Parts: sequence; structure tokens; C-alpha cells
Amino acid sequence: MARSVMHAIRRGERYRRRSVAIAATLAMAIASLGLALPGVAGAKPVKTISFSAATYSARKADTSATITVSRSSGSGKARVNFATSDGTATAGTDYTATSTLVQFKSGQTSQTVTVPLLNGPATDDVTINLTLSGPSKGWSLGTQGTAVLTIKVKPATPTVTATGDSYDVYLSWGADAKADGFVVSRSTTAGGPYTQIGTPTTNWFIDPTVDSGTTYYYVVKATSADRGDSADSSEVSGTTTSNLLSNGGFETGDFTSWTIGHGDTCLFNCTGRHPHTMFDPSIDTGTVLGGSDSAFLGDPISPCTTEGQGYAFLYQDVAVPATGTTTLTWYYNGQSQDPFITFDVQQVLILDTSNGLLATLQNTLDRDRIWKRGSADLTAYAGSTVRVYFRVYEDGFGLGDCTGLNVDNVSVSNE
Ligand SMILES: [Ca+2]
Ligand SMILES: [Ca+2]
Repeated sequence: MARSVMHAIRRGERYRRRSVAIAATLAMAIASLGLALPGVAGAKPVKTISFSAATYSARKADTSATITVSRSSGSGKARVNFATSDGTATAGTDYTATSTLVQFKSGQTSQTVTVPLLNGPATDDVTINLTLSGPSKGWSLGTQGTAVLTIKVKPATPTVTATGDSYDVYLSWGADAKADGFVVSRSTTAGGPYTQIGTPTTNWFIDPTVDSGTTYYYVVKATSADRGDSADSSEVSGTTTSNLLSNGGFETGDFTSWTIGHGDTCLFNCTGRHPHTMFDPSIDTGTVLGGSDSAFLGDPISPCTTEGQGYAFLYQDVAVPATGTTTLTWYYNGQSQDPFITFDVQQVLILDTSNGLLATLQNTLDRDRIWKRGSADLTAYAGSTVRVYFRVYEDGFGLGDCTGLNVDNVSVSNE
């Protein structure tokens, strides 16, 4: 930009600032004299009529919506025209077009208008525009002279799948932005009656309170405070399976049937770190999915008193049957303060019995501190023995950089 133009802009800016300052000084002087100046602080307020909100909502199943029109003062009578018009909604199908005169009696500061709703065929939210116009003499429209009424549909009825493992039945369904949450109900007989067992906000649910070899029946509905609840899903069932692993839920309170240990070899980004000893995995009785114990690897984040440098591991060997489909299922609950997965990592691996890597099933830096499910098909290893291996690596960076992982309900089923 040419220098002369820049100078002109700066001069203009100085002039504008000076003008504003002069206007403010003038307004203060006028106010001190008890005079009123339109649009300046201290002036007599303009009397206005407005919608009480910019947006309104109704449930699709509602027969009407109530809209509030407010005015800034109750002095005298006042009138204003209220009218609807199509947004994405269609008059005559989704609602009844409404045009009316809103009348305030002396002393009244708010009035309501009812817009009839017709529960039309819309499968998604639709909108109605609301407009005020023609206020009576002495009144003007306030900042909210228009508003939008949204007719909200219910969340969709979930489509649920259920999978049983040795310890749990795992339910999942599609996420739905219209749902606040979900209600999971269960029965031990097909067709119910069902008992509510959970209200997850996630689009999955782990039912860890199941008896071995039992079939459970579930329905799930989506809930929404401002939309209403969906219908119950179709019923699904899940059956617990036998487990080719032993003590997969760590309910012995120790690592019976597992091999645990740690290594101080640093895997990633070790230069300049101050090595701290890694600990062996431990039994955790606080963060547990099923029963009263889980396994914990790494260092807890609260408090993160020292971060190890190296890895903690936990494994069990399993002979994969020569026939049938073999499935590994595990549940994990991650925590981490480290921003970088290249520094700390939570892993689930399949190794051969010489610790050769066959498959990486999980490689995460999960910090959500909720139980999640992992599963993998082990049928490719039919007829051989593989090592189901859990590991947490940490980089020993120090305080406030820890990573941990709880593991529970590890099962290998063959069907
Ligand atoms: Ca357990
Ligand atoms: Ca770290």
C-alpha cells in the first residue's frame, strides 16, 4: 500500500477517535443539564415490543406452540401484528398459518400467541418464521422483531446389535445427535417384561452383570428432553460364552494365569529424559468393569508422582482351536496426560510365544477414562498358540505426563 494512502488512513482514524471523544463529552454535558438527546445514555427509553426470545421450539407431536410477545413497559395499551411464514415447514401440512393482532391492555407487559401444529410428515426438524409488524402509535419494534419456531422430531429409534463374551454382553447402535442419551432395558425372557439397567450417553453399553451361559434380551430407546423419547428398539439378545483364557477378569485379586513384568528400555524419544523405574502391573479395585478387580498398567495420572521410562506388560498364552471362529474381546479404560502418542502408548498385541509380533490390535493414547471394548478375530491363528499381550509405554518425561490403562474382562471364545 502506498505510504501516502497509509498516512491518509491514519489521519482519518485520529479524526474519527477525536470525533467520538467530542460526542461523548457533549452527551455528558447535556445529561448534566437534565436534557434528553435521542440515542445517547440518559435519554428517555424508546418503548418497544419484541419476541421474548430469538428461537422457540416445540415437539413434533405437540398440537400447538406458545409464543410470548413482550413489551418494554406496561404503560397504556399497545398492539402489534403477529404473522407466521414458512421456513422449512409448510403451512397447512406442518402447522396452521397464523396471523393475528396481539393486544396489550394497560399494565400488561407480555402476551402469548398460539400457533397450531399439525404433526405433518416431516422426518427432520422444520422451521417456521415469526414476524412482528405495525406496532401501534408510540411503540416501535425492539431488537427481536423476528424469531424462529423449530418443530423438533424425536431421535431415531436405535438399531441395536448385541454381542456376548465370557463376562459381558456388549450393545451398540448408531450415534444420534438428536438424542441426549439412551435407556437400556433387559429381560431374561424374550419379549420382556424389561427392567431398566442403564442410561448411557454413549452409543454403546457394556452389561457386565451377566451369568455364564445365560441369554439376555435387550431393548434400547433414545431420549431427549426437548424432543421426546424414541420408541423402544427391536429386541436383541446376547449370550455369554465360555472363556479359553483363565482369570480374564482378574477376580482372583492377583495375576494367576497371567505373566506380568516391566522393562526399562525406552522405546521413543528417550534422549535427555531422566529415567524412572517402571512398575509391574498391579491389581486395581477402584476402576473396575466386572467383579471387584481389574489390571492396571503404567502410572496413574492422579496423582502422577513419577512417570516411568519403559514399559509394563501383562500377557497370557492361548491355544487357538483348529476349528471354529475364535474371538478375543477385551475392555480397557485409558488415562493419559501425555499429549503425544509418539511418546506414551497403550497397546494390545498378538505375539507368538517367542514374543514375535503377529498383530497390533490396539495402539492408543486413550484418555477418556471410560470403559471401551476391543475385539479381534483370532481365527487366522487356528491350531497355534498365541500370546495375548497388553503393554503401556511411557517416556519418563516426568510429573504431569503419565499414562495408564486398566484392563478387565479379557476373553477368548470359540464358536
Ligand atoms: Ca474384573
Ligand atoms: Ca509421558
